[in-house]
Amino acid sequence: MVDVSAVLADAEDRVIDEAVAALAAGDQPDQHWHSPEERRRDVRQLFRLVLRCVREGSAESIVAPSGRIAAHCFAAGTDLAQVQDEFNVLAEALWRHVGGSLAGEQRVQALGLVNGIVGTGKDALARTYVALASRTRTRPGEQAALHEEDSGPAAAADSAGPDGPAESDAVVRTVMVGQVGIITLEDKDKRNAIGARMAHGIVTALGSLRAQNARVIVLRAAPGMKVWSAGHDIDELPRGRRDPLGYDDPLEELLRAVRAFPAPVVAMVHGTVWGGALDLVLSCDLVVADETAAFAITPANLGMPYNITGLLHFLGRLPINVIKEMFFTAAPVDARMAREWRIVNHLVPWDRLESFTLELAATMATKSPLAIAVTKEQLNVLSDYQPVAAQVYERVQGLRRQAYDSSDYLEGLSAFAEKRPPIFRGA
Ligand code: KGJ
Repeated sequence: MVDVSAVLADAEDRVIDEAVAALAAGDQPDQHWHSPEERRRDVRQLFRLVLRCVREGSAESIVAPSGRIAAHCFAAGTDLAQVQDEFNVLAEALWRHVGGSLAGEQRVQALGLVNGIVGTGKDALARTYVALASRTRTRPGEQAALHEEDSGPAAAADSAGPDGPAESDAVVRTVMVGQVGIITLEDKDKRNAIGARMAHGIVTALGSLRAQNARVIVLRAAPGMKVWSAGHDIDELPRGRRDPLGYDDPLEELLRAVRAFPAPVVAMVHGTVWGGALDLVLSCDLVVADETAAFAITPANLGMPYNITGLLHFLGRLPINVIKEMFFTAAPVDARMAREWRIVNHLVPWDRLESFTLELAATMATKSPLAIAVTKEQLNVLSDYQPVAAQVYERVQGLRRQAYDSSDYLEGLSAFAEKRPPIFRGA
């Protein structure tokens, strides 16, 4: 086996020259960045870290320094995307040199090693940056790269005066990481069920992040939660003889807000997704999930008729046989199957979920926001264009009424409240 570290050590100056030139070429005029000398020094330090890991045959040694780089950049107010760029550009220069110097199996192994080391470094970078962002309430550095706040009724009440609920009552938290707004759902007790409080919290968070010029939104559950969201808050569903998913339902308002948000909204899914939460995930523009993710659409467990707009969302995203299997069985679809069925764009290992999603978001954040907003709106308008004659609408709505006026619907709600399986009679 050729000594990869010798190949890299030999190419040190060329790799660094290439990486520094590529970074300079990609600079935006309004980017505040350090001097060319400082940049060269940083890239060289990073190169030597990679080289050390190659020599050791392990990525371990890049973890702590990457965390320190993240902390330094956070304190200086530098965007995460800018720092990640250094890793990406260096990796590309390394690949070119390794690829040009080695062949066959040796090249494959060497590229795998370099990939693994740089990937581990980027993960550590993103983790530290995001962890710092979610711990602090102040903006880092002078450029205000990050900002965290509670959103929703609890936050509004906080600012209204001392009688409002305590900060810990908030079920939604927001943070800006560079130009990416992250919305974290954290109603652990109720498994992020979506009632008025949660829905309005997310809508408020979207408004606040929009005001901060977020170019991409990431919607996620709090770290450690095994349920991404348990769907509509069943306690807030009407007890019969009223449309349970009418136009003014808070979940419906939330879905419209996500679809209308003039920038990409990415669902980052760790854990299970139930009922209306699947509608929320499918209303996002992209879905990134890890292997713990599972997706179920469960109105058949409650005897509930799904609404027409919701069915159209599903029809716009998935083949009808998939929709039927999911609605008729109400069974969770595991992550692998979800990728096969195109419910998710990317399925990534759990320890890469955050960094992968942030990197994807950071890429979109560098593109033209106007072109993206316009394209999103065009796709919404065109995919929503389903002319339905009044007669057809009334027929479908009449069918729904049969279900929500039935004893089965009341039985579904009672069974959930009493924590027992429902006994449906079909009437
Ligand atoms: N609505 C209201 N409360 C909920 C919900 C919900 N969707 N999900 C969970 N909770 C409450 C439970 O009643 C418990 O309350 C608590 O959250 C923890 O749940 O007993 P309490 O503490 O007062 P649990 O069941 O003890 O937690 P896990 O064992 O971790 O199970 C998590 C599950 C998500 C698997 C489980 O809670 C569950 O099956 N929840 C219902 C999921 C579901 O079917 N959602 C779809 C709702 N329907 C729709 O969204 C729509 C629009 N639809 O058409 O059907």
